[in-house]
Amino acid sequence: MRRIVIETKILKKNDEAALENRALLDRYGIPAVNFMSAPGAGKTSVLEHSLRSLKNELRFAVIEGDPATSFDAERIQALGVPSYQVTTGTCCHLDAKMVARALAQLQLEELDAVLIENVGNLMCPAEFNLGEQLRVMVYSCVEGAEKPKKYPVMFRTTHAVILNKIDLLPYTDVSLEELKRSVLEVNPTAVLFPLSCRTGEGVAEWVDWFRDAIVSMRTRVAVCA
Ligand SMILES: Nc1nc2c(ncn2[C@@H]2O[C@H](COP(=O)(O)OP(=O)(O)OP(=O)(O)O)[C@@H](O)[C@H]2O)c(=O)[nH]1
Ligand SMILES: [Mg+2]
Repeated sequence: MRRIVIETKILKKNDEAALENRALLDRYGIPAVNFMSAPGAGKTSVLEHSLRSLKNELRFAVIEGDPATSFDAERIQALGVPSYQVTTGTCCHLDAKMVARALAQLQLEELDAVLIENVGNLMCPAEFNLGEQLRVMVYSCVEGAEKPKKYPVMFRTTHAVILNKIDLLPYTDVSLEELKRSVLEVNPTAVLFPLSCRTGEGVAEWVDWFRDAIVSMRTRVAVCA
């Protein structure tokens, strides 16, 4: 009982901070996108592909969340895109206050969108709103077709699911069709993108969808402002 009360309080406080982040982003007319996955599923690789394709059309900054190191922030900086590292230590997710501190370091007036790479973890990040408009989950296909049902929360709360590493499927007994069915059973409205960051297969379809999503969110916010 006590545990539930404490958890509820923590999440309520986080939701309040997330609303403040959202209000700040709305003032600048830009969306934030929260990329989540288990460790190593390919979040940074997806960001690298997306930024390489879109950085000349849209202005991005990336907030990188990791327990330790700034390796991922350095990968983003190598593309000439501003990035800000949040080191979470023992905390297994980003929370809205951490993102607020990062947003304060960014030149929001010069951006079209803020991309957030959450800490690699299949559970906790899904429970912490950050003030984002869009959630994207990256799932490594080789982990199995049943995982969406075993770990449903993140799959349920995301708008798009990137099914990454399809180049490795021939070396496993995972069925892509069964995996897709499994995701849609948990989240019937999720948009699915099977792709490989290694070979590039399927990446163009993702990038096209992502560009349209950013532009439409930006326009909607700008019109409302
Ligand atoms: N074979 C294959 N390997 C991939 C693919 N995408 C990423 N990888 C590899 O998977 C590993 C992890 O990729 P990252 O992009 O660092 O994954 P991440 O989700 O950002 O990892 P964390 O931030 O540590 O949670 C790297 O060695 C990548 O080269 C893919 O489509 N196919
Ligand atoms: Mg990463």
